[in-house]
Amino acid sequence: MDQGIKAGDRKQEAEGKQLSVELSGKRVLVVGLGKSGLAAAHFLKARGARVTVSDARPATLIAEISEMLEQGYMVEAGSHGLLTFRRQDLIVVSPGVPMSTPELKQVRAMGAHIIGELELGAEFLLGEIVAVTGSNGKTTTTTLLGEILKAAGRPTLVGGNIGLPVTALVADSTPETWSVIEVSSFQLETVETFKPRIALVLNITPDHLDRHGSFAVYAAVKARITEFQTAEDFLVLNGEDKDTQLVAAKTKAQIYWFSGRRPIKQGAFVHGESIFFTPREGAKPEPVMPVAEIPLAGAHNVENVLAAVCAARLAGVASETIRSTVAAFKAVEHRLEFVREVAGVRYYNDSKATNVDATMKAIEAFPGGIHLILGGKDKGSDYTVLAPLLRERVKTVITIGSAAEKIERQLDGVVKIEGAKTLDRAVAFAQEAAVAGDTVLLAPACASFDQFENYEQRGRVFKELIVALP
Ligand code: UMA
Repeated sequence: MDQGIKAGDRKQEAEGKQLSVELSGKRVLVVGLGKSGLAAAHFLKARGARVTVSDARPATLIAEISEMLEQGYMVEAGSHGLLTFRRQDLIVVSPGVPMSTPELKQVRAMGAHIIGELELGAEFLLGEIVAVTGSNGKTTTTTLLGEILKAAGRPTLVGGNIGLPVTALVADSTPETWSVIEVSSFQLETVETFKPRIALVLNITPDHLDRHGSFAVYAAVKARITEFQTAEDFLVLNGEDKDTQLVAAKTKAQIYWFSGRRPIKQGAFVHGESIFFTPREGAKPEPVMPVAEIPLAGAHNVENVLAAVCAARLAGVASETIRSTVAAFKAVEHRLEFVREVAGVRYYNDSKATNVDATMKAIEAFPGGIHLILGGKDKGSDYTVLAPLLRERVKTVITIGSAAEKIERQLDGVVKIEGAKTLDRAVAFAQEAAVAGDTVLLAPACASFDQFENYEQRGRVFKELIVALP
């Protein structure tokens, strides 16, 4: 175990895989021109493919369009055309483009080869892949694991759903590289060989139901992270999350569990005041660190650390390195991020709480006196499950965005609700309602796209409003 996995083991395999994806001269369509699509297009062109890009946004809203035309890309903007989709050897989709898009459905039925940007990038990535999925905690765990591997002296890359597309990592990867990749359900929908050496499923709670249709489909998509793993690979699972446990039935990989509540025969757990890791069944648990040294708020962050401990030990990182890196770790921006205290009121930015479960975890991190800003773009969520926690800990719910009406209807009579519509009005309401000792928490349980570019922009706007408070 102390040796752990040696990066480089995968080298031969990776070289073999590269040969299997011969791109030179191929007609490849990239669907969606956001971060993933742009990175994929440049990646494909650099390898000699004849690249067309198609984006539903009007050309006037795509800043890169003239540059792309100058560089020799064929560009379709404003809508997707079936003819464009039909004449391709390979189609690479951005995560935000659903497979239910009519043009994709039609060409798929005709046998088109369609993969996601993650699949494309991972095919070419050299070294070892550690893939982190889950409904919540992905970004914190991915970032922390990246920090731990760097502290252990490993050449490390961090990317994926966290914001840096996988195709953009490839050029920097070597056979010795460890790539820690945050993986979303959108990306897992279109994998066909993706085989991480270590896969982590942190939790599975309802999210993106508007895209996946049902929780069962969403959970099944999450389980695809292990679909192509073999007995030489590792799967790290949450022992306290029943839907995550179902993933265990679908794997050929070696399973390591983590639990904040009970000792685990193979994996990481909290016992008494400390975190332990048991390297294999029957082995003596090794102490890793005191729980009190974790600098992040909330029980969910203890779980994120436990998952990272498992993966890092499997990668052969010494417990002392894990301990010192965790102890020095700072909360990631927009994840229960403390912004400022004004007149005894503490303001927290959890803009990344884009689903109901994340909002529940954020509320649970505070004992009470919370003024909670909820709302944005609804994703087919059920907000009634928040009711018990709201009654227990929340003084006021302040709603924003297009989901406001649904939230107000579903939580009617549970707590005091103020309809603010916009974030600036919500902050003004919260400041007026809060007294010294209270907490104002942006943990909206919704996507941001109705009023903001993304959750990062929503979080930044919130922080600017708080910083500007007198
Ligand atoms: N588009 C079309 N046709 C469609 C839908 C979209 O052309 O039917 C176009 C849009 O006009 C736009 C582009 O596609 O130009 C956007 O593509 P995208 O939504 O895939 O966004 P990217 O900028 O490529 O960002 C994606 C991820 N976004 C989504 O999954 C929605 C980013 O995750 C990720 O950081 C990035 O790739 C790099 O890997 C963000 C996210 O919200 C953070 N993820 C979801 C989450 O975490 O809950 C899954």
